[in-house]
Parts: sequence; structure tokens; C-alpha cells
Amino acid sequence: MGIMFWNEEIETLDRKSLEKLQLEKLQASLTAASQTPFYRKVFEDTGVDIDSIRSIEHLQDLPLTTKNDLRLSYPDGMVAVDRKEIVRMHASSGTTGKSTVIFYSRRDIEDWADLVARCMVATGTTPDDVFQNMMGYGLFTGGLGLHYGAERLGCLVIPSSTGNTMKQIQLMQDFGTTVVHITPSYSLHLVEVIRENDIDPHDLSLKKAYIGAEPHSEATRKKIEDQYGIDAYNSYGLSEMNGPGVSFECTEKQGMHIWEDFYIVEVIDPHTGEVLPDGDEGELVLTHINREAMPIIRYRTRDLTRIIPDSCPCGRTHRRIERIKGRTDDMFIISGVNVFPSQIESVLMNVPEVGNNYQIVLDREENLDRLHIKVELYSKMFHGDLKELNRLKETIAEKIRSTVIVNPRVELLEPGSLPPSTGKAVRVIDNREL
Ligand code: DLL
Repeated sequence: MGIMFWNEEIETLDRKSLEKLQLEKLQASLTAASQTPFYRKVFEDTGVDIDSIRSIEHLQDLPLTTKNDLRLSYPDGMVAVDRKEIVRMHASSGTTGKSTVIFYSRRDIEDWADLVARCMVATGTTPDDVFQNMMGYGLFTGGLGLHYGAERLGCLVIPSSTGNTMKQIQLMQDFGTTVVHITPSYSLHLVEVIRENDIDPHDLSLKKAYIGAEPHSEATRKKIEDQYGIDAYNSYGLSEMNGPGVSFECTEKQGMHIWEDFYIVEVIDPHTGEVLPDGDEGELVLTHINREAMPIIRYRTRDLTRIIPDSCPCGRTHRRIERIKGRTDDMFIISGVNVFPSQIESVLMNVPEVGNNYQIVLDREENLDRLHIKVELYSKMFHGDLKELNRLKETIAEKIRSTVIVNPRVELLEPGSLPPSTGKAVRVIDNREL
């Protein structure tokens, strides 16, 4: 049997001691935050006396921090240490406006590596594993974040980064890769290329994939697991809270443990900001209570999820969050109906004839919104019988209609017709004029 815990004492700490630890770390983080230009002003403006924060609930007295606050304090308005204490920076993959920069001290980097090792061990990974990291190395946190954790654990790490699919496959074969870290969209492309090269994915040494950095449905997870014959574990994180390692599934695969000695978790109503009880769905708000260089208090992630209130059979006492449903800002409105891309993905990935790539295109024709769904077929299911294809199109359209109450136009495509994703996939293309 492999190792079960990386840090058993902390991972299984009783709730009362865990909350006590959180409060101590919160107080230290608030003191550190008050040294930064940004939070000094926030605390002054709101008249909050940080010494009066004597319970976790008191945290609600403090205002939320947004991505825009990070942008406005670019580059270093939230830094709590001397420049010479900082050893690394990453930046978020923001598509609009200025990117947000995150700084780390040496201790922050070490703590992060430790946290990632904890995540990997929770899925049964050991120093015997060969870990191929197919996430971008660079300003993005996915590459270096998992890299240091896997080294800390003692795996053989292959820093292959994204893209260059033939090379990835060769590395997997030559070095007997057992664990990969990959976006779900790229893993669906990779498996197609593996098959195109007459390799049976089940013959590879691969045992697990860590999939994350973008929303995906349970149906997509199952699809990845079936196509490779492996276990796929959901991995969630965001640069503002270090990067990957914030929240990870254990072998139970029933939600992601969020490491509460590093983060205080709240779920709020995204419209009112009110904190919701455990179990209710809303926007995830995180406070980093274990970072020297850049403490961030009550950060609005924009990600929608809920806290799973029950305890996990694995023995870890840190609570779990449910798979991210989407971002408050990736919801689109079509003909007045609110739709999350994940709802459509879920429908598509449950249809066996549907292949590994799809795209949602929003158009406006004669002042009416049109939902257009382009779907690649799974080659083995594709026989070219027109009647059958029309029936399939109608089935998919009907399933989508009953889920999102909008009538879509479905277009079936041959595998490989849509642009493949090597990192975070672009799923929605909105051609409507504002
Ligand atoms: O994507 C960090 C990461 C790298 C996580 C590798 C997991 C694996 P950012 O580029 O700052 O950081 O993007 C963070 O991506 O707020 C979510 O909206 C989304 N996201 C990340 N992981 C998941 C996931 C990295 N497992 C943003 N499920 C987050 C759904 C995810 N969405």
C-alpha cells in the first residue's frame, strides 16, 4: 500500500483545532496585510480594527477583494515584504486588461510545493511515479506549481509543458509516464492523436490524470477515464491563491478538499455579497492565510460552487467543494435565458456518438439570438448514413433544448475539424454585437 497522507497530522486535524489554527493564521495574515498600501487604505477607509477580529465569522466585517483591486494595485500595491524577500512572480492569464501579478517569498514557494505534494499523495501518487506535466511553464502557474510539488514528493518529473503532441506521446512511451497533469480539453485532443497513431491508449503505462485549469463536467471526466482507461482527478486553483493545489480530489472522487490551514473558505450570494450556509451554491470567496509576500483577504474568485457539508470517508477533515459549475462571468444570456457552457458540455459528453471537441457559437440573425453548436463526432460512431446523422442531430438538439430551454442549431463535424486546444479551451464564441 502506498502512503496515505503527506502530512497526516494537519490533514486529519479535528475541526476545532483546525479552526483555532485558522484564526491564528488569519490574525497574522491581517497584520501582514495591514503593511501593504492597498489593505492599509482598505482598513482605514472601512474603519476596521483588525485586532477586533476574534473569530472566523468576524472576517465578514471586512470588505471583499476583487480582481480589479489587484489590477489597480499593479504591480506591487499588495506586497507585504521587502523586495529582497521575493523570489518568484507569476501572472494570471487575463484575457482583458492588465494582468494580475502574484509574488512569492522563498517560504511561500516551499509551502506551495508542500501543498501540491499533499494533493498528489491524496490521489495515491508515490515517489515511484513518473509525472509528465503538460501544463504551460512560465507566467502561468500550472507548470511550475505542480512541478515543485511533484519533485518534493519525489516523482520523476518530465517538464514537457503544453503542445508538441507527438513529442508528448513519445515521452509517455519512452519513460513510462504514469501520471499526467493536463487541461481536460487538451487531454481529449491528445487521446485522439494517440489513437490516430495506432496506439491503444489502454496500452500506455498511464494510471492517472490531474485535470483542471478550466471548467469541465462529470461526463467529461468519465469520458477521459474511459478513453485512456485511467482515473482522472479534478484539480482546482487560481493564481491569486498561488495557482494549482488550492483544492484537489482524493481517491474518493467526490468533490475537492480545500486545504483549510492555507485558505479560509466562504460561499457568498454573488448579487448581495451575503455569506451563505454550507451546502448552498454561490460564489467562492477565499482568504489566503499562509502567504508571506502577498496576503489576500476575501478574494472573489467568480467561481460558482458549494461546500459539501459531510465529512469524507478518506479521513481528511478539510472540507470539500463541489466541481466548479462555471464562472459568474462565463454565463451567457441567449434569448433572455441564462446559460452556463457547462450545461451544454454535460449534455454533449453524455452522447456516445459525440467526439472530443465542440464549440458554442452565439449569433444574431434578424435581431434574434441564435445558439449554434458545432460538435465533432466520435470517428468509430461515424458511418455517414444521412438518416442516422439527422436523427442524431435532432436527439442532441432536443437534449439541449430540454436542459437550457433554448432551441439550438446543431452542426455535426468530422473529428479534427475544430481548432484543438492545448491549454485552456475557448468554448464560446459570441458574434453578437453589443
Ligand atoms: O488555472 C491554476 C491551475 C492550473 C489550476 C492548473 C488547476 C490546474 P488561473 O489561470 O489564474 O489559474 O485561472 C483560474 O481557472 O478561477 C477557475 O475559473 C478556472 N479553473 C481552474 N481550475 C478549475 C477546475 C489556474 N478544476 C481560474 N474546474 C479559476 C473549473 C477551474 N475551473
